[in-house]
Amino acid sequence: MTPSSKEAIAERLAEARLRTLELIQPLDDAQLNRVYSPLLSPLAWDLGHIANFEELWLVRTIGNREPLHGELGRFYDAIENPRKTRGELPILRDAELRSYLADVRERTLEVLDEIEIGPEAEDPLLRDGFVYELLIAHEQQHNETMLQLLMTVDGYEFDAGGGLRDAGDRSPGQMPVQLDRHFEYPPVRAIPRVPETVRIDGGSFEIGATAQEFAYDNERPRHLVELAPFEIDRTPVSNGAYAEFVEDTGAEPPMYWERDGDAWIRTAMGRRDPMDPDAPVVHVSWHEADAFARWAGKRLPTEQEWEAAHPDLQGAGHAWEWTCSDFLAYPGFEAFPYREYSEPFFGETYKVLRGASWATDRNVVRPSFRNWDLPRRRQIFAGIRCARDA
Ligand code: AVJ
Ligand code: FE
Repeated sequence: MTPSSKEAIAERLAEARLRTLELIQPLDDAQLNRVYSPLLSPLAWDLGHIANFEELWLVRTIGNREPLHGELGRFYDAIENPRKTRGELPILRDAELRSYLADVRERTLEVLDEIEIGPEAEDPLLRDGFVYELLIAHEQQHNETMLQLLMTVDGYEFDAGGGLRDAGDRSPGQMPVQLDRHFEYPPVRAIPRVPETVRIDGGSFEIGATAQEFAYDNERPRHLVELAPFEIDRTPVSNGAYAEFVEDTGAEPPMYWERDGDAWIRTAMGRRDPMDPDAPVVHVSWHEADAFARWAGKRLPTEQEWEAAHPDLQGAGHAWEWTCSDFLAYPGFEAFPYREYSEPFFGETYKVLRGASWATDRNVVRPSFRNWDLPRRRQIFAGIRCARDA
């Protein structure tokens, strides 16, 4: 590994941290410690967890150093500590929390200086800098979780010059769809109320991450699937279409919608913004997405259909898209680098989401990426795209 690529890693670690700190910059310690919802961790937990995960992998595992705070790590274990208990844990807070983030980072950079990384590295954790990619992606994914909570913080404002650089003074429902190398279709300004459909001929499709790129274990191994012909909507379901469904069936409106006479307003962050009928719907549960699709005479796509059709899809990247697929291991799955990232969630309990949301850092966006959540969750930035058999 050349010094310049180590520099590139250090720079990207710094960039991810900058965004984390920008997100919490408008908040005081009391707000970081506050439990806003039993469904979401207090921000102080996410922050300590980000630092602890970095300490575990980049300092202790790679650098063989002792932990800074002994057994503290067990309070940051996401599986051992359900979200509703995290406000009561003896986690780091305030100045101690901030120093922990900084002290871990200092040691991470010391270790990075000492080691050998590159395509030939013997340790699979270091090959192609895997463990560093993992840590950058982990912090970015927790930024999205933090944003789920920030939606409920009254008066919260993004720093317009900050990590969400294009956000400006728009409300979250009107965030521009940021497209990257994986989602390079033209941004869709207005989602049609009745979407155009794309027909995909049946056949074999390669699904999963290619060997060369960084990906999580659950995206591998790449494998062939046989798909029957299907149709999929070119664009996601719009707020306007979802409002028709709500009015027609009496279904609950999405989270953060409130009625205002005949109109709908969005109430996230304590604001009151008119709902934009042309933007993709966000904050619906899997059950609601499934009900919408059936009401429209369609169904949710399987995750394999979504991945096979992804070059033809538009408007992805604003809201995650629920699929009808359970989160299952691909044939030949091998846990890497640790069992708990994916394996405990495999089964019929969790549903797969594909794409990305406005809150997802573009670095973690790729067509093979599999997100998952409980079918009742609606605080995540999730929307809908419909499909049907052809
Ligand atoms: C992929 C978003 C479901 O938050 O549980 C963060 C990501 N894994 N830390 C989650 C994750 C470990 C994961 N999701
Ligand atoms: Fe985590």
